[in-house]
Amino acid sequence: DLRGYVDAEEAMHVIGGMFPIHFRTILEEDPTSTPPNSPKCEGFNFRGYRWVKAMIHAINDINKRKDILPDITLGYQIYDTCFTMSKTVENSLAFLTGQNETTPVFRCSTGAPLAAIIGAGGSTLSIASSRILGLYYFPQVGYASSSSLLSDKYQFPTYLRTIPSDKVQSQGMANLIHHFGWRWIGTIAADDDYGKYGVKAFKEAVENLYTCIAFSETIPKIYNREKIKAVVNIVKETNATVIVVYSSDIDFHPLVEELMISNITSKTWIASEAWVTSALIAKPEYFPLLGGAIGFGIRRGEIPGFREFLLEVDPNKDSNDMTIEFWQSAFNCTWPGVNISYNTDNRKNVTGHENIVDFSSTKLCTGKEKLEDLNNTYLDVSELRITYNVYKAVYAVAYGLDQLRMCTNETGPFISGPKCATIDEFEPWQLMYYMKQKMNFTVFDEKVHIDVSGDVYTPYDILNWQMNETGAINFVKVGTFNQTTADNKEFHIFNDSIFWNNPERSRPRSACNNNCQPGYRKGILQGKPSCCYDCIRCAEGQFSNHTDARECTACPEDYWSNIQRSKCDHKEVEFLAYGEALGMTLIALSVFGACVILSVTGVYVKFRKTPLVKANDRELSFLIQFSLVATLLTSVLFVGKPEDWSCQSRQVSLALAFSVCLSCVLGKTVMLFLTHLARNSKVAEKARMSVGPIFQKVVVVVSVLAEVGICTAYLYFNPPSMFKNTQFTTLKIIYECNEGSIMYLCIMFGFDVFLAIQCFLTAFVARKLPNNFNEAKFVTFGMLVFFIVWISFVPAYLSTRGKFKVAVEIFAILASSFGLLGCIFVPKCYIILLKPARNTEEIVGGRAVTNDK
Ligand code: TCR
Repeated sequence: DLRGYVDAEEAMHVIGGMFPIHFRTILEEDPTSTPPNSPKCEGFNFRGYRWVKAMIHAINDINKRKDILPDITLGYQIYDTCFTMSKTVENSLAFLTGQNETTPVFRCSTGAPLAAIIGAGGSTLSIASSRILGLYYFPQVGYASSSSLLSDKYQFPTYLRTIPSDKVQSQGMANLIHHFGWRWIGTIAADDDYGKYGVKAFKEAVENLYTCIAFSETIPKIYNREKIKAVVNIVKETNATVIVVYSSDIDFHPLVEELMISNITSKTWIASEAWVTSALIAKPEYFPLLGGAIGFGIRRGEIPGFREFLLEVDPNKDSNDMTIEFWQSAFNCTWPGVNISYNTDNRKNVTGHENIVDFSSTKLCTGKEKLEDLNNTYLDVSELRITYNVYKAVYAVAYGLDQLRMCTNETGPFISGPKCATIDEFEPWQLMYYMKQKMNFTVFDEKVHIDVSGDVYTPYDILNWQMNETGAINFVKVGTFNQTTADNKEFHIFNDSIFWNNPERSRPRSACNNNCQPGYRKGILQGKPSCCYDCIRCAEGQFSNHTDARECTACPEDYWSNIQRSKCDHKEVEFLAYGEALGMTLIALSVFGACVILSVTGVYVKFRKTPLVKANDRELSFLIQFSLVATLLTSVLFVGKPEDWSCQSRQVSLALAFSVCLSCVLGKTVMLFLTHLARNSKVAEKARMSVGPIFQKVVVVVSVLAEVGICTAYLYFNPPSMFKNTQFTTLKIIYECNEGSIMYLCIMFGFDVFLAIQCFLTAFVARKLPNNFNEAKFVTFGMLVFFIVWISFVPAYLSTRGKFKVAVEIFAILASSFGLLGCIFVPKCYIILLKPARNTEEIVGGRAVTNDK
């Protein structure tokens, strides 16, 4: 009950063919209640029929040619696979057994030897038949089976094809996805070796391009509305806008129907070769759904004279079942007197209809219908892609036979038995030997090369569905993909001509979520693919300046991230500057103090002969004034941006200035102290008078030298340095001095304090002495002021930060200097200038007391 299509009467060799002339078999409800019989088919496939025609056309062309296989007539025997596995297997067995016998005879049913088989359409079918044919090493040339599985020569030793493997197409798709920057892709595959292996290869190619698969669905092979609806729901809900469909048009069609019902738009479909130019799918009514689809079409070819050949069908002359059914389906009429059904649909519950439907009409065919007027895919020779492959496949067999024919006895390859096979008498494996070697031939100027694994590499056209003014769908070539060897590929897109199926008419974005803005970084979402992520704000002090940053980068030193965390700004710098009000005021005060002291010095110089100035060592007084000026001026070092040198000099010079000042004061109070001790003793008084002045100087020199020693050690062993403090606030850099060794600092100032205490004690003891114009009393007083200032300085200093710390210290310097100035010199100036009458030699205990030698 197979539908054979035989024209092999006078043929010497027959080429078998398997084509999907129908879309499906009619499923039997309960096959075990009847003897097994071959299922019937339905749904006439004009495209498949055109392929059949291409095969016949190729055979006719070869028969006419004188250069290949002269004197040999090829015939053909063609079976319908009905696009199903069971039919294909059955057909293969029929080829091998000559229909009735169980052992292979490699004869066709007419008795002519069978040379090779063309087919069998889809990959699943080719795989099924090749597993049987391969057992007998029977040559088979595929024209549409592109699954990468078929390249495996261990499993399919005799399978050759004229369509490139889907590995190439999948790689091309991955390039396309990458080219447009899509990151989130849905895939839909037909439930067969084409769909599954195609999608697998696509996933592998896309994996290392930072792209993830949003969903992976399959379309059932046997019509099942529930399963298709489930796929539709997934498409409806997904946020992926780009969907790859690896399926033949026949399998994809029911899904398209269902998608149309759900009104899905704005998706970009990536079409595999099998449906991109299919008339079944590329219908204008599907354009809202599928418009703008981008797909891969294999090389298009022109077959001269093919249209004329297609038009030659005449059911009156050639009244086999297939021609009749073709005629009936094409013109929707019933051929009188035959009982061949057409236009029926036995699938239950197909979109819209509940039961078996019969679209056939009661109109009778006349046989005079005009084929030229027919407007269907059968006559459309504008997109000959698979059809052209069929033509090439027949040529491959013919060239194989031709090679075999030209064998000469000396060079024959075969080992056991005769070295050559003859064209009249050969085994299939012997033909296979020639077909495996050097399959290089030319078809209409195209060089065809089939490699050892039976594969060809032909370029792909990248096609875009656009609608023209007349409302028909055009396949506009927008690019090419050409892989000539396993790893030499060329991908090219002419970007401007693509139609995008969305309201904006712009290239869609396909990503799992929105990009992360600058200032954010990607964060992994547990259990989600890596293309779906959170955006996490960069931490303070870190930034990211591009979208979708993987990490935030830490700002460089002295920089801090802005509020958006998109860049780093230079941190604000803090120090007590000369320019600002506080700094200026403090400097002004210290300069003012220095001036006051200088004027005191002026007064002292002018009145240097007066007793008051002469009393208790004039030089020390000058030295005190000088050191006070120095003390006041050290505050200049505290203002301004700290540098290493200013840090090193400021504390040291302050301590030195103080030590000079205090040691001089001590020199004076020591004398007063001695005076106090010597009040009642002549000897002591004598001693005081003689060694006192020297002793005074010694005290000063020793103290200052000691302080100098301490300072030198400090600077030598652990000097202060400039320090950028970023601990208190992250937004500012506080320039300050790192004091180096605190111990040395304490020793240094401790020595000053020690001197001050000495001064205080000696002065305190001698405070009641009336001589020297109450000097001891005033010094006591001055020291008290000094202590109060510096004692209150410590907590104030420790509790302030930044530039105010420096201000506090300057303030303390100013206060203590002014204190000393006020207590030691102001009363004296008062007397010198305003009470000159009191500026006389004082009388102590009846003796004139002067310190002058
Ligand atoms: N390879 C598919 C079948 C197929 C097809 C086609 C079917 C291809 N191209 C065009 C109909 C029309 C590519 C397979 O199954 O390998």
